[in-house]
Formats: sequence, C-alpha cells, structure tokens
Amino acid sequence: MHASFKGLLCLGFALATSASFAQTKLRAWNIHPEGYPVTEAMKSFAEDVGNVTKGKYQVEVFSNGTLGDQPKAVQMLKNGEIDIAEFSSGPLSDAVPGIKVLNLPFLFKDSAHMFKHLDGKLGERFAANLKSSGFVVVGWYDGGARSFYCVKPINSVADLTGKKIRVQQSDIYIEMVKLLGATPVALPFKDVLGALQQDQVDCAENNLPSYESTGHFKVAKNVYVTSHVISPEALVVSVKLWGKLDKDEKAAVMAAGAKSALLMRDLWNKRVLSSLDATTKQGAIFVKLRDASPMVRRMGPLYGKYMTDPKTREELLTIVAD
Ligand code: BDP
Repeated sequence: MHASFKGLLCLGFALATSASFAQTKLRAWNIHPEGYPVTEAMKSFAEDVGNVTKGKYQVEVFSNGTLGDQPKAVQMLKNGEIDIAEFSSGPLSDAVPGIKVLNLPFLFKDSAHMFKHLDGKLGERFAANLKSSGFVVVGWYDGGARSFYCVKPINSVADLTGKKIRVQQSDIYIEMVKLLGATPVALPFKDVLGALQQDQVDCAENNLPSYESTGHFKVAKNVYVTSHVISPEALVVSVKLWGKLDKDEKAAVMAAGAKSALLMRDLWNKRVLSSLDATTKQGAIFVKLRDASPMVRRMGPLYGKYMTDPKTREELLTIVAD
C-alpha cells in the first residue's frame, strides 16, 4: 500500500475514533448533601446516562446548591445554563404556574396517593406543562410530608398565630402561612438554620430528612406534625439538552430517570424512619396534629381560588376523587 494512502487511512480512523468518543459534560444541580436520597438517586442517574451513551454524555452532580440557590437554578435550567436538576414543586411552580396545584395543603393523603397520580395520566399532564416552560421531567421524586417546627413549643394550630415562619419562595406556601395568621419569611434553604439561630424566624417547615440533614432539629426542637403538604419533586432536564438528544438517547435518559426515581423513593422511605429516630434521640419533640379540619378550614380561600379556575379545577377534582 502506498505510504501516503496508508497515512490517510490512519488519519481517517483516528478522526472516526475521536468523533465517536466526543464527550459532552453535563452539569446537574442539586441542593442536598452527600448521602441524601436525592443525591444518591441523581448519582445513579448520572452513572446510567454515562453507561447507556457509552460515555458520550458525562453527568456531574453538583450538590449542596453550589451552582446557586433553588429559585436561581430553576431559571438557569429553563435557560439551558445547567442541563439537569432536581427541584421541589414549590419553587418549580413559580416558573410553571400550571403545576401550582401540586403544592396545595392537604391535597394528597400520602406519597402513595401522590405517585398514583404522578405516575399516571395527571403526571403526564403536569409533565407537558413543565415541558412547555423548558423543563423535561425524567422522574418524579418524593418530597415527603412537610410539617412545621419551631424554637418554642407548638401544641395547637392557634400556637402558630403571629409566628414568623420560613417558607420556600413559592406563592402557595406564602399564602398558606398568611391564612394561618402567621408571617411568611421566604428564605433560601441554606439560610434557614442561621435565621432560626438568630431569631429572625420562629419556625420553619419541611420533611423529616431535611429537618435532620440541615441541623434545624438542633434549634427548632418542637415539631408539630401537620403533614400539611405532601410534596412532589422532579428530576428535570433542560429543553435545550433534550433537543440535542436523538430518539434512542431520549428513551435511554427517560429510562434512567424512571429507574432513579424508584431508587429515590425506596431510599426516601428508609431515610424518613432513620431521621425520625436520629432527631428524637437528639431531643426533638413531636406533637401530632390530631384533627386537621380547623387547619383545612383556614385554607378555604386557597382551595376556592384553584377550584374556580377552569385550568386547575379538573386536576383538583381528579385528585380529590381518587
Ligand atoms: C427540601 C426540598 C428542597 C427545598 C427545601 C426547602 O427537597 O428542594 O429547597 O426543602 O425548604 O425538602 O427549601
């Protein structure tokens, strides 16, 4: 074989090889620390995406909100500045009003009830809403049951009156706290511990794993177990990234997302129990809300608003009926 022809062949082979191994690094935003169910499930998703695309896409998970707080990250994902993220329905619904109802207090009975709907037709509808705003849902994660916790003892709904309560940056949460006769204080997640320590807020509200992982339980020892919101969370991919994937890659990313969601839910259930155990052992006191009806009655204006809106009425009726 002529030497220059052989050289060309080699060059062609080298180019083809480097093209097939061209790697795209993807950034995945996460607010939680190492070991948290969300973090572990996202890492498993990242690994699966790397494997199924044979290294073409390499996902790096940036935990602890290092790429920015949640409202900022929601905008970054929408604009395609980050590629993947896991968001709570609260801040996410500020960018996607079509999913606001998911934050309504006392809507879902428990996580099983929530996933019955999110894994079905209603989930597809919310996902379509999210997609049209720039967020492609690849997995519904569990945000668990959120309850109030305060520095001082709370034994009744009336004890929440007049309290300054930290909430997520989200309309429904702000309105809910106002309807309890308390003052909502919207703060980034990472600032809540300091705000509790420095008496800038009296209470906050969250699920048990976050109550434990943030150390809030060390300051706000009094948990009033209201489970007022059963909150979904979503693993989402930017529409910008989604548009670059071919059909097979889309299917593979969806499958990896669904798999990670199942893993997350399993880790979550275990973590709720271990967080209850750990925080109780370290002095947290749990008072159960015996009768939710007085609290539900106060939420009347919120329900009225979403029931009279024809866009959300049908969704609400579907959830409440089943
Ligand atoms: C946690 C959610 C996280 C929220 C946080 C909060 O997983 O996404 O940022 O609550 O209250 O439970 O800000």
